[in-house]
Amino acid sequence: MDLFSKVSRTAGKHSPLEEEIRKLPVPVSSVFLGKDGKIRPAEFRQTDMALVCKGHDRIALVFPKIISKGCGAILEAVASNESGGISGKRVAVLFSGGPAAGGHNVLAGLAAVLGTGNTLLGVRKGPGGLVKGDVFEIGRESIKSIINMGGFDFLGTDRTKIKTAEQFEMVKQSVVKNRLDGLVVVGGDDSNTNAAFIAEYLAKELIPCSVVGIPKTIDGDMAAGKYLPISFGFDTATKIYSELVGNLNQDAASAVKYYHFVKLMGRTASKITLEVALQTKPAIALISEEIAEKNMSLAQVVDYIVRIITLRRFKGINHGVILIPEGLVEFIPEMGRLIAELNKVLAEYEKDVADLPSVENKREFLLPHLSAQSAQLLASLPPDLQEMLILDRDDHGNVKVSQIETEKLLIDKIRYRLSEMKRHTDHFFGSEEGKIVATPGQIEDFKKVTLSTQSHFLGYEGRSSKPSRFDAAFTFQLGLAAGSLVLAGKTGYMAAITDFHKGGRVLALPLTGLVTAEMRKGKEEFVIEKSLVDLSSPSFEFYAKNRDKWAAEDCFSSPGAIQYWGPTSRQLPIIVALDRDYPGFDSFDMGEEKDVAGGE
Ligand code: FBP
Repeated sequence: MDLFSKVSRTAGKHSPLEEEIRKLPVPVSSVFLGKDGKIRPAEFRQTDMALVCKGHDRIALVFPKIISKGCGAILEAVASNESGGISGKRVAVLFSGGPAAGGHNVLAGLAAVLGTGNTLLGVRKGPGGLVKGDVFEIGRESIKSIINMGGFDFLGTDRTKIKTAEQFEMVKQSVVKNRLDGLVVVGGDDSNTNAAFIAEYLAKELIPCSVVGIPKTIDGDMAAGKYLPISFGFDTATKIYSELVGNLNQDAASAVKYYHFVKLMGRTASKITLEVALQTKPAIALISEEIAEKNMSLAQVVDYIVRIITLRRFKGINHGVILIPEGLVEFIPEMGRLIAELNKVLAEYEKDVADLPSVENKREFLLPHLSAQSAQLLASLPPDLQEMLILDRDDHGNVKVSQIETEKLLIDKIRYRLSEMKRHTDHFFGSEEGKIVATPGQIEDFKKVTLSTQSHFLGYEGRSSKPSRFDAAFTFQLGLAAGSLVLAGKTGYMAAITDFHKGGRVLALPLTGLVTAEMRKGKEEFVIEKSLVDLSSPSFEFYAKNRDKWAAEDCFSSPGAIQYWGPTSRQLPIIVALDRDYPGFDSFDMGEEKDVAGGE
């Protein structure tokens, strides 16, 4: 092949590397294998494991049909002894929320477990597409081209919240019209909340369609401790961010002039930031959950960073990497209170606020309705941040934190603080409590340096990549589990995999056991609870024990790119290995490898 032909081949949708990755085998847990070694649906049995149900009585009133006995009772997959297969079932699948690596392998797992006797259908453009009835049959050939590939483009996705009676009725019509026996919802906490409500509605309407959720989100917060250590997409996204942050660590130490401020995705939980910090050992990583726990103000967060920058300056280190979780603003208690107050007032005066022409007008209208402290805080924020907090909410009532430039806000405030420190050295340096201890020479050196910064936001880069080997394996199993649940006629469950280091244990978690009451748009709603960084977890404790050393010295790591072959391709997230007490983090095992792309 000449060079021009090679280049034109690589200009197509898939590169030669992608073609090789598509051929990689995926593991299959033993519960999905028949005696002949072929993939087949598993059965589910009751266990004595259960999720802790908070407010069972209130939840039972909202989900009377699908609530399982004891609320949180968990099912476990076992290999089926049935000789004949189930056939003639029609199962639709949709993606919901932000993309996450591995979505296409969920489809591959579903197709494999349904076999040729059942029909797999796709819903275009997420829950919104389901409401519209935009459903099509997925051909087997398509699966061969998307397996191990990234993105959600094959089906598309959206963030529609199914909430009105009309929307539920339209969902029912779609289910009836397409004769669906099953609906698989691939999504995070909000999407699986949708799944729980759809399951309940269809059960109430006596429509025999199983609704099953699949835990997806790069944020890692659709999780349930030992029963579901992580959601899919987290591993790939954090590996990509870790490569990039590692490169920035290396750049900072090479150019010796910049502090790189890196905001990392994760709308609420700081799990991404914690994982990337463990992989790259930056100078600073903020963990929102800790900032909330310590009740730190924005000024205290700024002072914490400034102190580390100053102490590094004393050692001649004027560079480094600072990680900032995307969701930080909502976790700074004073900001959290402001957002909660705004949500309430915006819900009460929705129409009045909508009628006002400019952001300034809206702000002036809102200020008298806020507490004095929140009004003062709102007025002190940069205009674009005020605009975000006043205007933007998604369909589920979430502030669009990915659009808030927290990294730039912090850079501005830190610069201002450092310049104050240069001007008023007596106020900031000294032996009194709260001041920084420094020699006159160190203070002079401190004054000579100017902070040079670069800001970055890593988020979208990590969502649609080809899945890591871990996510490719995890998602294929989740597809097999969800398909098996539907064929077993189970509704209102989420497919879950645990014990990633010993063959992969396949569970079904009742969605109602994950539900909690939360304030959304100023009102209490029942939603699936997000799993946040646990400050008593081994992974956080490990980070907290080591961070002073990483702040004081330049001892970073640069883990490099995702590997698809070789020993380092078997890595799973460090936080999973630490928190679940695995013997290592470099050798996941989810079953016997099968060549699925070849037509298994
Ligand atoms: P999901 O929870 O839907 O998976 O989305 C996660 C996320 O990537 C967040 O980290 C981020 O805040 C948000 O999506 C951005 O959403 P959008 O795609 O609407 O900009």
